[in-house]
Amino acid sequence: MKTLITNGTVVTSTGRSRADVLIDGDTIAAVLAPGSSLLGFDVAGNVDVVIDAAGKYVIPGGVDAHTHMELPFGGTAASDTFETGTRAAAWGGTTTIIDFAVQTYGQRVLDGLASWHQKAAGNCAIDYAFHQIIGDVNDDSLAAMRTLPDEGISSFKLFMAYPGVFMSDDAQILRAMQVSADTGMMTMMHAENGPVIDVLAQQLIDKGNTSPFYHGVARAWQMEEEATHRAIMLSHLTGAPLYVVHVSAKQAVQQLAWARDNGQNVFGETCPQYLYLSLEEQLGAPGFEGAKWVCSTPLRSREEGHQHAMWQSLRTNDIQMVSTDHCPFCMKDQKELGLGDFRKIPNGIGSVEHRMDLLYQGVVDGQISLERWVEITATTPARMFGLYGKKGVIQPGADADIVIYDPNGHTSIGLEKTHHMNMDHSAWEGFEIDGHVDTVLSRGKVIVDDNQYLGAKGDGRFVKRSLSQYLI
Ligand code: DUC
Ligand code: ZN
Ligand code: ZN
Ligand code: ZN
Repeated sequence: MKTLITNGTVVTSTGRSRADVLIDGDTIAAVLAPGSSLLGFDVAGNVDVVIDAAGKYVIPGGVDAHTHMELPFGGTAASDTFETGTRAAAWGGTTTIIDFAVQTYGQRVLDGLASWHQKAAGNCAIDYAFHQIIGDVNDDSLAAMRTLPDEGISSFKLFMAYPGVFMSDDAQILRAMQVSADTGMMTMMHAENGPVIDVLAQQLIDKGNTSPFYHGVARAWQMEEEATHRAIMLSHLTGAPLYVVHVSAKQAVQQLAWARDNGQNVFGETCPQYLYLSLEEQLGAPGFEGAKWVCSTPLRSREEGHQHAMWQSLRTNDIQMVSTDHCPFCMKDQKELGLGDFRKIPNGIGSVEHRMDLLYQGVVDGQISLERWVEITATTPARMFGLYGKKGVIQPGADADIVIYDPNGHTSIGLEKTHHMNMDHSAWEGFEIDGHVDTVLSRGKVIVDDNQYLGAKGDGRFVKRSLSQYLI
């Protein structure tokens, strides 16, 4: 089947122009000057479907490189399944996710990976790939990690937080990073000093400070800065490429900028919550409501300038991209586990549906350019994690994962409005976006159009990734 998207403005990470996009089957066949013919051949007259994108942006589908569907965590499990979470992603213009397969303590790495394949296979609305969480660095895990690139898994995540659950100590991090340096796999790091945070949290609880706000007080920015620096030095020592996930503290950004200025292969991601939400709002939330914003790293103080620094870092490229860290939990029976003890609130916010819109609002607000929007939500995530060429770009040969975005449309976010995630609340209730995802194509198939879902469970396929294209 051939489809022509005509009259739109194609926006890529490097520019914008009026152009038509010809799709043949799964892939993009040509990007043409408007109304042009292909070697004298009447294109518009010889396609099966014509989509009129007049007045709209035609962009590569979003790539969300950090999600947690069905993640067992904090005595419960993330509330979106691969089916509900990827469908919500599609609604919001994201056409690829990279989720985290988990090796738990005592489990074999490849068993963890196999269980993730089982959860996702046949259930996804959009294409998906995996990183591997290493929750137990030992001789067996280190050997298994070397086989991951052949499985299409070119990155793994370690934790400097959650002692006794996921945390790797410095010796374990060193050994894993040596594998990263040898193989070219990206080391992804949760950079927070867990042992210190756990003591601070206990002291707060002992004083009766049990409400959700204190989650952020215990997870002080100093412990993000310190861990980020430690990860950078271990990466320097070993030569491992390093990608720090969910950066929220301005001081952590300064560490990344310093390392990059020193020529290190060090990268960082931030998330919509660190651009828009703050600890002050969490403090002001009535009762237990602040629990909806409990995530790790935590929301930071607006007064201290963290949100401002995050937007700035996206302009200066000290932070390279934005992922959601989509880790949804309902209030009822999930977040409420932490009534009376903030440590028991499962950490996570659901945003997979809203990332493209929330970042587009950054364009409207003058925080980033239109091209930078595409770069940080699609192109760089694809390059960072070995998907570029197929994903993150509109060019011949790429998968026809395309979003038609209406800058004159409007999106009201909230439970009774735009909400397809499997959650009983929205962390983004009341957010208004001056733009709208009109049409979404996944490998040439229209899966969202005109506020209707046209896709099906199982449309999405597992995608093997190559090594990061920032390293070669
Ligand atoms: N880190 C994540 O990346 N996601 C959920 C919780 C966490 O600590
Ligand atoms: Zn983390
Ligand atoms: Zn995460
Ligand atoms: Zn519209």
